[in-house]
Amino acid sequence: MRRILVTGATGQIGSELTPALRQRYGAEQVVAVGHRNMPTESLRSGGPYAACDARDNTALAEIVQKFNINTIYHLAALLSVAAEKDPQLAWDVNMNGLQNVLEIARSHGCGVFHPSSIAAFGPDTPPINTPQVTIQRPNTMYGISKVAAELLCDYYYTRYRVDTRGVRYPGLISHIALPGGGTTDYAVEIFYAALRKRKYTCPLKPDTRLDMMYMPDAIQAAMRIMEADSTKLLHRNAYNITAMSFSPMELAAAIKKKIPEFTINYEVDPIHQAIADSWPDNMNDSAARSQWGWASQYDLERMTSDMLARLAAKLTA
Ligand code: NAD
Ligand code: AKB
Repeated sequence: MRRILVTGATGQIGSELTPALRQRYGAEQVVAVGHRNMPTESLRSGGPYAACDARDNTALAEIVQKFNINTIYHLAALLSVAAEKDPQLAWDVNMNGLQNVLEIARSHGCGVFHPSSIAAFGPDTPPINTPQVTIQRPNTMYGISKVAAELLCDYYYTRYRVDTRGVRYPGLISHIALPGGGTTDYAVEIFYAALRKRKYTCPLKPDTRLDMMYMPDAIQAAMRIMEADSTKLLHRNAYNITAMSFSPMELAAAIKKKIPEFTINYEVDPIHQAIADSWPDNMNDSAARSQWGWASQYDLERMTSDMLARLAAKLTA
C-alpha cells in the first residue's frame, strides 16, 4: 500500500498531482504538505494536510513518521525567474530541501519522485531533439540546481539504494493553479488574457520556441514512473519527456483559431528571454518511451481547445 507525502502541494503541479494521487491510492493515503501559500479548500479537506518548510528536518520527519509515509513526491522549489531574483534562496530551498527529503527517505525507507526540467540544459546543449545524455552546462541558478539535483538523486540511489526517480519536465500548462515564477509561465498567462481581455503582451520574442506539456500528461508521467519496473530505469532520475514544441507566435495563432479577435504584442523581458534562449526547443524522449512506456496525449491543438474550454468555464463560475 502506498502512503504518500507531497511537498509543494499548493503549487502548480501539486494542486493537480495531489488530487490525482488521492483518487488513485485513496484520500487518506496522501498527505499534502504546503508551506506559506494558503491551500485551496479542496486540497485541505480532500485528505490529510500539513504545512512545513521542506528544509526543516524535524518537522518533515515528524509528518513522515506520523503518517507512516513510504513515498515522497518532492515538488517544493523555486523556479527559474524566481531563482534569478534570489539565487541564494533558490540554492538553499532547491538543494537543502532536496537533501533533507533524501535523508528522511534514507532513514524511513521511502521512494522519492523529484522533477528535473528543461532548465537542466544550457546554451551548449543541442537545442533540437536534445538527446537523453548530452552536455549539461546551464547558466541559471535554477538550472544549476536541477543538474545538481539529478546527480544527488543518482548518488542516493547508488550509495544508499533510496528508490529515487524523476523526469525532465518541459514548461507545463494548466488551468487549475497559476504557475509560480517560471520562464514558461507566459504559455498559461496568455490563456487568461485571451479570455478576459482578448489581447496579451508577451515577455518573449515571437519566435522563441520551447518544449511544452499539458498538465494531464505531466501528472500521468509522475504516477507512471513511480509504478515502473525499477530494473528497467537506466536513466532513473532524469528522463527527457516531451509533448509539444511551439513559439509564442504559434501559440497565439492556435488561440486565434478559437478566438478570432485575439491579438498579441511583444515587450521582451531580458531575464525571461535570456533564460528561454538557453533552453532546448524540443527534447528526445525515446528513453522514457522505451524504458517505462511514456507517451503524451496532448498536442498544441488539443491542449489549446481543452485549456480554453475549461478556463472559460472556471472564469465564468
Ligand atoms: P510552484 O512554484 O508552482 O510550486 C512550488 C511550491 O513550493 C510552492 O507551492 C511553494 O509554496 C513551495 N515552496 C517554496 N519554498 C518552499 C520551502 N522552503 N518549503 C516548502 N515548500 C516550499 O512549482 P511547480 O510548477 O509546482 O513545480 C514543482 C516542481 O516541478 C519543481 O521542482 C519544478 O522545478 C519542477 N518543474 C516544474 C515545471 C513547470 O512548468 N511547472 C517544469 C519543470 C520542472
Ligand atoms: C520554468 O519556466 O522555470 C519552469 C520550468 C520549465 O522548469 N516552467
